[in-house]
Amino acid sequence: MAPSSSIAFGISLLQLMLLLGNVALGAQASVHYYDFVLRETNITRNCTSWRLLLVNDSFPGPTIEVHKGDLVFVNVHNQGDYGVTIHWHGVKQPRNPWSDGPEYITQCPIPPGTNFMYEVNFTTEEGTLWWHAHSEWTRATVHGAIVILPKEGTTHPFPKPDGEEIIMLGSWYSEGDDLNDDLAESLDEGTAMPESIGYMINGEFGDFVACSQDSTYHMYVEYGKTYLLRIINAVVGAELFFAIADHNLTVVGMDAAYTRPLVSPYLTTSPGSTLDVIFTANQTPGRYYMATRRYTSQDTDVTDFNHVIATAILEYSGNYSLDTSPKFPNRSLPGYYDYSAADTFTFKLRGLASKEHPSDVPLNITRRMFITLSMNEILCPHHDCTVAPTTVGSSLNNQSWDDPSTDVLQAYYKNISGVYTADFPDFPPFVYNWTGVDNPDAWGVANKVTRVKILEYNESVEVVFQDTGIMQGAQRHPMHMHGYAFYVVGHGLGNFDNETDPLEYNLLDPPLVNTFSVPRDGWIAIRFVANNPGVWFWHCHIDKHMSWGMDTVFIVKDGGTEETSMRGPPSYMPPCEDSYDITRKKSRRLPRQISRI
Ligand SMILES: [Cu+2]
Repeated sequence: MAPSSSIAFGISLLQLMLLLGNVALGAQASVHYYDFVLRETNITRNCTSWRLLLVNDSFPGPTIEVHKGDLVFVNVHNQGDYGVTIHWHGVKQPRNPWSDGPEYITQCPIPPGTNFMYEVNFTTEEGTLWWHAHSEWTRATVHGAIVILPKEGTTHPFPKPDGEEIIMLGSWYSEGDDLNDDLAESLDEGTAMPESIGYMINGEFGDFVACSQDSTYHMYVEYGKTYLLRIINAVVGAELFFAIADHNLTVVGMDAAYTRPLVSPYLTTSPGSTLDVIFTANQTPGRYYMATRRYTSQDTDVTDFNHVIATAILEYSGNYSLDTSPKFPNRSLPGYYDYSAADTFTFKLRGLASKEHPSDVPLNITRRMFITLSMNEILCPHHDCTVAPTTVGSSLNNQSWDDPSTDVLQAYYKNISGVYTADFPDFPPFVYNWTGVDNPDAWGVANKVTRVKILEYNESVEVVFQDTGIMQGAQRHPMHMHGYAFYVVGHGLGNFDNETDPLEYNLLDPPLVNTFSVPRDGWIAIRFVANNPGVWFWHCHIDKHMSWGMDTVFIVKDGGTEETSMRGPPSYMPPCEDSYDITRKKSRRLPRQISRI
């Protein structure tokens, strides 16, 4: 991957000093800057040449590496054909939503031919995060890892590994660079959403896909040594299982917070999540597949998804025959529909809650919300029933998010009316048996709205997310919150019971995450303190559901002092005029099959 210094852009010392004037740095923090050049690049996969928008010509994109507490400036140069934004997934960006990135929430897209400087402020995060485009589905090809090392002089709360690797799990679309056009067409006409045709490990399909064997990703290990894997699920629309043949995995971190060590033969990972995992190369020297396959929580008659298994090879050093094919994790990699394997792994996760990394769960809750997750039928989606009378949608509390054309942050800061309303409800508009199987479809009708929730500064918030089976749509939803990490204090299957379920909450060592899956036909309870003022997006990280409207925004008000108030905007933000037009290209459809060997 190209280091930032090799790119022919930079910012002057004077510019950097001006930028630094805005922020207070800790004593040990360093400042780094990167240039991300986005441009259409030709790349060959699966016997075909594709033209795709990439960052610095690399797929996955460049890695950002920092120590905890560092500050990073990323100058994003959009030399592509359509507008983009970048999000620093899991970075809390205290008081500074201006650099958070989701389009029409905190900024409008960066127009082609222009650039925008993001300020990425690392504070409490330690471990692995990632960055990705947050405009339409551009993140399919525009994403990369963020490695956050402990501060100088401190160490991980586990023995130092002998080596480490980033394992970026991605997805591939036959639409190539027309993906966003197909998406727009699907949203306009209510037709099927684009589906990926294969998964990838570090940008490669692996041995089971044609023309891919020569470039299958290899990780080289020595017998007896221990390795850290930084596993990032950058897939656009699917949860995944992951395993390495004959090797147990120990989860030690998730979403840049440490976990109690969890030993498992396989992992379940949701889009948006990161897992830091240790394993020891303690098997007979040879070659072993690391493999990832789709996990789907939809009904088993929904079979129209890609079944391609992506592989990489764990290769021991030593003298052994390379004639036999690597061992495959037949016994440990769960099957496509293994609900039980998915939930079992997910709900074993615990925070570390040690003296050095204590848990800080809010105990006195001042704001409770109960939010249903549903698939919906949207009436008159374009505010005009003559275009398409109904389309498929999804919602939170039956409110299906509609992106405004001016971003919410700008409207909030400048008091522009008519962009959003502040009436996102704390509870669903009506009560039914959420997980019942015979609810009438009419209860799944929703409207497109731009309703946000306003929180007072420092409120202690508990949100229960409840999956519903309305319109036969029951499935897991990885819910992601910008600007915060949250504790997952409870979970369960069926309908949440507000009398008995809170008695079972884990208030001692719950996992601290930025993304977490709500189980199919079940619920999770999460807690956080609203101490980061700003405008923060909340959404399902399966982009199909996000685009259909399973989103809302929390606006956290200022706390009354400078240190508890949102910062002002930088001197330049991309303009919102005509921004809808710059994100569209002309549509062209391609076949949706992958060649397997
Ligand atoms: Cu979802």
